Amino acid sequence: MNPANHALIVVDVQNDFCPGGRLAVAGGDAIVPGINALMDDFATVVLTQDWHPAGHSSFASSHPGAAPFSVIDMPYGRQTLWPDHCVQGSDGAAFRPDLRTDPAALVIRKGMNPALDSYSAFFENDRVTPTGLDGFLKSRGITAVTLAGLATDFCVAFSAIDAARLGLAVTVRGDLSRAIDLDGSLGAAISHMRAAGVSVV
Ligand code: VGL
Ligand code: ZN
Repeated sequence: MNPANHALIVVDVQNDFCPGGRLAVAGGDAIVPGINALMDDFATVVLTQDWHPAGHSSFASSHPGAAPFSVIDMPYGRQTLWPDHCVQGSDGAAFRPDLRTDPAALVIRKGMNPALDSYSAFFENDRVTPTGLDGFLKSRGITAVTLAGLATDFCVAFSAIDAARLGLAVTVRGDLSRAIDLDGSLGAAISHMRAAGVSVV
């Protein structure tokens, strides 16, 4: 059991990020048993859920002529365009049915602003609009977090780097995360995480 000031954040273990889903991450389903077991080691477990309105601005389908996985400039910076995924209330947005959800004290939903994507569990992609997770953790005296889930190179990495920036001690369980790996994005994400002081194990 980890000390009470150390929380587990399980990132986006949802149907659309697993094989058969609309933005499937290879092996995304294989990490579920390990994450379920890991929950028993933490007094505080937080789940995140990518939760987009239909027609979200991060969907390629919202930009005529744009291909999925292309990159465009948005007012808040560069944005990769994705296949439609994790639409609020859809089966794809649901947690994997085998993921344990009972131990979770909090479910953070993100990416709800139609005009703004949100990879991180802490801030939307403008890097300043908070989700409230920082306040939740700090008000409970949490000073360390372990992250696992999907995808290593997007939502897990952005969450880990923000957590480090907010002064938390951060560990990423690479063995319990899986990557999209677009054009070397996994290697870049691991370098960025390590440079931010995140322990990637
Ligand atoms: C994610 C792309 C788009 C993720 C979410 O969970 O890593 N990636 N939305
Ligand atoms: Zn998304």
